[in-house]
This record gives sequence, structure tokens and C-alpha cells, in this order.
Amino acid sequence: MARPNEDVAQLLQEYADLLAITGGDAFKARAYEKAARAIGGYPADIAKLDVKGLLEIPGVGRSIADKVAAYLSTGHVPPLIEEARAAIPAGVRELMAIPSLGPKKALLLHQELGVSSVDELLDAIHRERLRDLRGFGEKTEENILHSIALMQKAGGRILLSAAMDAADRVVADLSRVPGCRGCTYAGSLRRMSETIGDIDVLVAAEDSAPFMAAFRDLPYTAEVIAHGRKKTSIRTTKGLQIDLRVLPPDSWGAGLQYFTGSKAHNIRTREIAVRHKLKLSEYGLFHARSGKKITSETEEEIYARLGLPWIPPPLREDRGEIAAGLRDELPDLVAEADIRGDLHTHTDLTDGLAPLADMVAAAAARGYSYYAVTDHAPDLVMQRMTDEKILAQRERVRALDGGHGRMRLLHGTELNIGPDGEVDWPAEFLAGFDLCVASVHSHFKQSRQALTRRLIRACENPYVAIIGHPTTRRIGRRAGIDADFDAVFEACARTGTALEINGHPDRLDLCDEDILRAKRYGVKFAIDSDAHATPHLAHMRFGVGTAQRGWLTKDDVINAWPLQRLRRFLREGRERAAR
Ligand code: DGT
Ligand code: CA
Ligand code: CA
Ligand code: ZN
Repeated sequence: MARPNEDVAQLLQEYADLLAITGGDAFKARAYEKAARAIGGYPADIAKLDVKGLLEIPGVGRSIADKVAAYLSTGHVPPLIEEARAAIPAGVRELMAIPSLGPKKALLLHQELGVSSVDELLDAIHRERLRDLRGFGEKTEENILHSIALMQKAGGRILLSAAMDAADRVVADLSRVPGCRGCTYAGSLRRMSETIGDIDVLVAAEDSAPFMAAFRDLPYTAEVIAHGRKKTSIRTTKGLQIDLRVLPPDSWGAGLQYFTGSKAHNIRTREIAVRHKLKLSEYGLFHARSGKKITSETEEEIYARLGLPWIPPPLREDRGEIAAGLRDELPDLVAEADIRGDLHTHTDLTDGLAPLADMVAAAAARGYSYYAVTDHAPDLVMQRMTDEKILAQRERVRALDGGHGRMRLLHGTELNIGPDGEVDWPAEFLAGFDLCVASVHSHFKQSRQALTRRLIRACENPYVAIIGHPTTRRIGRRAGIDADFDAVFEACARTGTALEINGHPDRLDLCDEDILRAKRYGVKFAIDSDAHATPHLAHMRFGVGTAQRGWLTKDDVINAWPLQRLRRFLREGRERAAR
């Protein structure tokens, strides 16, 4: 089920932004921002809390709790927020969404130049009208153009996590309709693509009518785009498009195979069918000549009749999976159940929301056999990390170790890779950690040569075990850094440094194609949540999906290994890089 926490967090953050740009009470804006973060990261489903329960969330006071409770019970945006929205022209809110612009500059553009849409902004930039404004320059223009290009490239596609939330909810709701013989999502979502155009839901049932009716009547259906006996499309209150198709139960496998795609994969499977003098469609596999049906009930049977093993959906991208399947050489993909621990997580000692003990308890509840705490290091100045603080944390980690069944705790840190590839602490100090992740958090615009050298130097640091979110991209917001990643992958393999697959849904970094490339160098990977709150530990799911799209097996993933093998990898990495 989707969590209303994110929904409310977004609303409160929006109000904080609106306050900030209208020159409202800065203290109040900060209070709303703080509450937004706390609610977004709160482990319990806030829809189940009353005002009293809401007040227990740190940073949530009486007035915010009342508004949230009213919103949750009525579904109506609080009048205060509606009023603040109304005070800002709609076009300016569109501008605020541009990552490099932000609320203040958006309002300024509107007031000074009358700009109130993205198109008008592009026009103003091309006429060089921004140059004379205070706080704007050529560099700002470049950044804005870049952000707009990224937003337009994402082109209305949504993040995997948002689509997954909505799909889980629809599948649960339709599964309860009497007569449901099967219900699941297909399309790019089943393939775990990083962004999703629309959500494709399939139901198996004799009679489609009750499902189409239930679908149109869902409380979060805002608009019915098209409806028919076989297919209905709706738009949700959050603007996502969902297609529902109801299939006769005996063609479930054929429909599931067809609507899972990808289109390129389907073209390949149909070619193979033709070579076997068969015809493959969403209704089944048929003899081409006689039209007699061979099979249609399960995907396994369909693939088997084409001479193929069942192909896991994340591989269905026409990247060689058919050829590998014909040779019976498909990888045995790493699965979420194979993950034994998380190696990149934060606590409230830096920018996380939950205390150490809560993060550890939540990790144990996921059944992990080990768990690393990796708070930020001192060079990220706003995190105010010190030697004393991290050493005190180490004591607390050691004290908690073994307190949750057999789960072992590793004490680590997320280092910052500085402009020259240096990291926050000297070797003697780093030697005291069980494991160090190192990531780029600044100076994204260096030359390709400098960025490449910088990452390689980090790999060559004996104490750096994992390169965190290696490209630093944010999907739809920031492109990755321009480094020679082939050289970086080679350095990782040489020095025994793992590359992270960061499971945060707006990172998914490395991405599938980079993973495939890196694997050819013999690199190992760590799939991490980078959790800043207990619910974020579940982002592991998206990291694993991305790893599957990169064809990874258990053997490629260091946190799918038993602790002993992981420790050996860490030890050997320190020895190898030092040589
Ligand atoms: P999306 O929605 O853009 O994230 O990507 P998909 O892959 O979910 O694409 P979508 O929703 O247009 O269609 C779902 C699946 O249905 C697609 O992966 C394969 C199948 N499909 C749709 N149209 C065609 C087509 O014209 N030819 C073939 N072979 N398959 C199609
Ligand atoms: Ca789709
Ligand atoms: Ca679709
Ligand atoms: Zn980071």
C-alpha cells in the first residue's frame, strides 16, 4: 500500500516553499519544512494516527497536527495552503519546480519580467533578458536551460517508486473484487525500469464488467480517459495514467508476456515463433498454418515452446537475453531475498531522521545478518561531524552489536571525495572503521579529466571499499558527472573497490547500462538503500531491480555474501590498493 506520509510531506513542503517566496514568516516556513521531513521519514503510517499520535512525531506541533488530521480525514487541502497557492500565479508554481531555479528566483522572474511559464522563461533566456537581474548571470542561464532540458527529457514519466506505490494499491483493490482469478502489474513497471510512462495492470477473470466498474470507481480515480470491455484507462488524483486490461483466465500467460514487453523483446520472441512456424500474440501461441492454439495459460509454457527458459522481466530489454536463453546461459539473478545486509545508511547524527537504535531495529526486522552505519564525514560542513562524535557513535554501535539476534553491526562512514580525490580523514583514522563508502557531493562541473582522476584516486585509497552513487545523477533533476567511467571501472577492479547501486528511487546509481559495462571489467557491486529514515530501508527493492536489469548474480554483489566473505573482500581491498 502507498504511504500517505509522502503525500502529506509533499503538501507541507509546498506550503513552506509558498511561505518562503511570499516573504512570509521564515520561522514558520522552517517549522513546516521540518515537519514535512519528519512525517516523510516517520516509520508508522500516519493515516492510522489521530492528533495525539501525530503530536508524538518529533517536529510536529499542535497546529500542524490539526491540519494534517483534517486533511487525512477529509482529503481536502487545508484552506491555509489553498490560500497560499492562490496568492501565487499558477505559472510561477510551474517555474518553482525547476530544480536550479527554486521558489525565490521564480517569484523574482515573475515580478520583474512577467514570466509565468516554462515557455516564457525559455523565451526570456534566449532574448538575454535575465542578464540584468540581480543574482542571475550567464552561468545561471546555463543551469536553468540544463534543468529544463532534463525535465523535458523525463517527459511526464514518473519515478519507479511512485508507480510501484500506485500499482500495489490498485492490485490490492482489484484483487478483492469477486471473480478475480489473478491480478498483477505488467509493462515497464514489471521490468523495473527506472521511470514509468504509464502503469499497466492485468486481471484474469471470466467477466470484465465488475473490474472495469470497480476501477472507474476507485477513490483515487480522477478521470476516465477511455473505457471499454477489454481495456479501461484512468488518470489518478496524482496524475498517473493506469491502463487496466481484463483477460480470460486461459490466456493469462500470453497476455502477461505480451503486456510486460518490452516491445523490442516481443519483436524477438515473435521472430522465434515465426521460425518455428508458429504465431505469438497476446491471446496465445498458435500454429501458423492451422491457427490451432498450442498454449496460452502460463508464460513458462510459452517460452518453453519457443525453446527458451522463462526470462525474468528485468532482462526483457533485447540486450541479448534471447541469445543467452537459447544457449541456456541466462544469469541466475540476484533477488531481494539474497541481500544479507545494507552497507550505506544514515542516522540523526548527521542528516538522517531516525536515531541509531531505531535504524538498527528496523534493519533487524528486515532479517539482515549484518548492517553498516555510514554517517557523513566532516568535509560536508553542514553535517557538523567531528572525530569525537563519530568515535562516540562507534562505542554505541559496538554496544548495540549482537543485541538483535545474530545481526552484526559494522561501523562505517560515507566519506566525501574532494576536488582532488582526497577524503575527509587521514589513513590512521580511516583504519578504525569497518568499512568506508566514498562519494562525490560537490564540484560536479570539473573537467572530465579532473573528475576521472578524482574518482580513480578515491578507488586507490586503501580504506575506500565502496564508491557511493558513482555518477551522482538525480533522475529528471541532475545529469551524472562527466567522467571516463571505463577508466573508473578498471580502477575499481584493480583496487578491489566495489561500485554502489544506490537504491534511492531518484538516484538508481549506477544505472542498468553502467552496471552491464562495469561488470565486464570484473567489478563487484554493493546494493544499498542510502536510507535516511527507517522506511527508506525498503528502497533496497529498487536497487535490486536495477541490479537485475544489469544482469547481476549473487556472486557479483558483496552484500549478498556471508559476512565472512564480505570481511575478506574488505581486508583484501585494503591490502591490494596499498600495493
Ligand atoms: P512505458 O509505459 O513507456 O514505461 O513502457 P511500457 O513498456 O510499459 O509500454 P506500454 O505501456 O506502451 O506497453 C506495455 C507493453 O505492451 C509493452 O512493453 C509491450 C506491449 N506493447 C504495447 N504496444 C505494442 C506494440 O505495438 N507491439 C508490441 N510488440 N508490443 C506492444
Ligand atoms: Ca506502461
Ligand atoms: Ca500502457
Ligand atoms: Zn551520499
